[in-house]
Amino acid sequence: TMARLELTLIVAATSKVGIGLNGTLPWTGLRKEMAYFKRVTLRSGEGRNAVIMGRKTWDSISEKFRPLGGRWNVVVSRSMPHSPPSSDDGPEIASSLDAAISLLSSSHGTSGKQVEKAFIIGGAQIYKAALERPETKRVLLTRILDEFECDTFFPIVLGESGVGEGSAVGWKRRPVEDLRAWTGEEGVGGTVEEGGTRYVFEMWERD
Ligand code: FOL
Repeated sequence: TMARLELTLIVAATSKVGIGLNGTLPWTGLRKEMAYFKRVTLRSGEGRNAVIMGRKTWDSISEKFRPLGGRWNVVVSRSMPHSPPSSDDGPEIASSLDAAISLLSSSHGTSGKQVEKAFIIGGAQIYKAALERPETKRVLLTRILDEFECDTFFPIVLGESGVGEGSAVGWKRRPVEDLRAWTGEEGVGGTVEEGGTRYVFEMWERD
């Protein structure tokens, strides 16, 4: 039987689940945090990882960094022009999250493109749609311990208690050893401080 494609959300959020402001990240200069995002989404074995994002998130990424290198970039947009099938750079465009997942699923398992891990990298609309899908098993949350002004929010609250409540019921924070094993990040654990901002890397899962 063929393995089903699993989806992992990766997000950095404040304790009030803020993730964005004015079309960009609420903070600047969390370089080690961004380096973690890059390493984790890049790290793979045989295959190549995929990053799925909404059109606004695509727009928010600096032109010099997009498409994100070494990863299969899939942008969900109803209006972006599709790149010609022959072109190697530029993202793949899917008209819905459903279509994006179908695209990846058809290249998962034994066939062609060998997608290894699939990451949903935002923003709020795409996270919300992804959380409603059974394929979404895991959230890699960077819990930002300081407050920033935000106008965009993660759709569920994964709180300090480690157990999801309300719309987050069924989600549980996993021990840091599980985070290390899944991401390959040997060094993670505890609070990181960067330029006066503190944060913690967490992994949440549901069955
Ligand atoms: N998850 C986490 N943990 N932190 C984030 O900042 C984050 N950001 C997004 C989604 N999930 C996240 C969406 N926003 C880049 C920029 C914005 C962005 C995601 C990625 C970006 O340019 N990444 C480059 C590295 C850039 C650099 O070195 O400064 C990359 O190659 O991944």
